[in-house]
Amino acid sequence: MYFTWILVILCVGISHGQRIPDESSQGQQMHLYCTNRDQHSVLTDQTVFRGKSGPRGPPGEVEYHIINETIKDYLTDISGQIQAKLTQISPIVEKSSEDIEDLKAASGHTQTKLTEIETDIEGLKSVMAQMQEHLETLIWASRGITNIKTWYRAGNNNYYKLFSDLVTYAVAKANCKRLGGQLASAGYRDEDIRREILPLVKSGRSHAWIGLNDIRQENTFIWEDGVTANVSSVPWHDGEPNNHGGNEDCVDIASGFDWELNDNTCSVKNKYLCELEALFGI
Ligand SMILES: [Ca+2]
Ligand SMILES: [Ca+2]
Repeated sequence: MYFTWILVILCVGISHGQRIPDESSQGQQMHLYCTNRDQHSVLTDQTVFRGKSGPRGPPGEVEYHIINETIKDYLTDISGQIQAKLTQISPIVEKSSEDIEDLKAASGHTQTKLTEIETDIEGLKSVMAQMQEHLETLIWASRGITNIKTWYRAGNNNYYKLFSDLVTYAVAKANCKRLGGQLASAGYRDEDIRREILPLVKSGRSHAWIGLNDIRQENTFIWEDGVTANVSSVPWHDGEPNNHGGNEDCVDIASGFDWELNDNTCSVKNKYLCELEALFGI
């Protein structure tokens, strides 16, 4: 029955213009023409019976075993072609599989190397951080600062420290400068940083000099970093600056004035707040 269907399929193809070549079997010359689909031959287990005559060829009976041999030859030929193709493809597939395995191995090796490099980089970063810290310690020490950790580091990366020895404005200014810094200026005119560092001053429970004065020109206040103050934005205590007695040119944070600013006599002795810029800007 299986071959019956193959023959039907074969004949359907032939009905569109193909003709099965002459076949010889058991010394008998046979010619087979397939009819179109409406007038096809019918196969039994042993014999092909024709239907009505087709338009393109004489009808005839075909012994099943002859057709069977033809189909076998046809299938054998196709099988041989497929086998030949598979033989050609097989090494390619095998080579591709090997290439994939090689790529997997290479990928794993690369990943291992990347991990090693990342570890090395982290190690170098750690060494660099230690070297930088050591270098900074040396630089601070060269300025007379033995432990920078006793200074408060604010959000602007600058360091601040309240010194409790009571000195004039000029001495306070010189002391801060000797440490490589200045009386607090940039940080104190910044509202956010001022909020951060004001507790340092309050802990001293006393007045403290900051880096602001109108020594050079009355009522023109200059910060120690050279910036001219916007007087209206300076957090003065009410009624200040008043240049009391005509001789107040230096500014301090006044504990008795709600920790707001007051112009004071420069020769008054106060605590003072120093400011250091971060090394390397970081
Ligand atoms: Ca003044
Ligand atoms: Ca005053």
